[in-house]
Amino acid sequence: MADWFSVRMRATEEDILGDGGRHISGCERLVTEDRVHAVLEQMWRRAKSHEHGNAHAINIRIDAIDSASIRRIPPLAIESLAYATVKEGRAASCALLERHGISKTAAQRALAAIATLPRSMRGAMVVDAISGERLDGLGERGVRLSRMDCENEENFTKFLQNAMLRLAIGGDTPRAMAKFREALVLASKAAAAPGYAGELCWSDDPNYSTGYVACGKTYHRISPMKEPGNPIGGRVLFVRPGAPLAEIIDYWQRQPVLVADEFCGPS
Ligand code: WAQ
Ligand code: MG
Repeated sequence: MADWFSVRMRATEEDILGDGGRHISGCERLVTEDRVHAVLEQMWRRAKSHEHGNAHAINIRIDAIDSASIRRIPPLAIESLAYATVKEGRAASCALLERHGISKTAAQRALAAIATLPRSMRGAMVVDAISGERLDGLGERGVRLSRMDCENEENFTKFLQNAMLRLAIGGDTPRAMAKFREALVLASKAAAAPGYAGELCWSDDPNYSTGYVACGKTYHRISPMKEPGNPIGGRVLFVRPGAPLAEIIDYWQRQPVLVADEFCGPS
């Protein structure tokens, strides 16, 4: 069996305020040994050339993963919705969430929570799907999902390209493709947790206004979710009332997960 490695990168700006420095970008992969070197190079390039600013510190951490501990999951189904305005995109997100067991209050509070962040968080807010209360208590750090990837890079790329063709969405630039790929992997891992209800996300990259809502086993790509030039984005993970929070957060942060090739291979 191949040896798998979790590779994580976190880039931060200079720590001027004594709070660890502003988060610029991060990336988490789970790859076989032969791909570690290429992934390190991609991460280095990404950390060095991010629109958020100059990285002052770049942390890269590699952990060997016991392949017997890896859980294989299916990807979410992919759909795409485009609107003329941010207002419509956000309203459609609320409507989708409401159709899948998230209350109007919770959906609206989540939208507002992301939109009013003073600066980007590193991770996601965990929110009760009915009350809309934030549950994780982790402040600006939030919950950072890691140790996830696709099982077979080549087949997964084809799978994504097919979806893009079918939905006539542009993954034309390598950057857009990378964002879509990472978001789908993250959302699919998130959705496989017990007590998960859905997710709301848009990027903090100023020039990336597409976001998504995950619910009902589907990744609904939605644009636009914010105005171009806006540097605020974030993620909310909804959980059902009474869900085993500690267990879910531990799964999100630590359980190695691969989107299994059997669901993405050539059809
Ligand atoms: N775990 C939890 N939260 C995360 C993680 C993670 N591994 N990575 C990012 N976040 C949170 C964090 O608060 C970031 O500020 C926020 O999400 C946005 O991160 O075309 O690019 O990496 O289909 O800017 C969605 C649409 C793109 C993709 C999302 O997010 C598409 C994106 P970004
Ligand atoms: Mg970003």
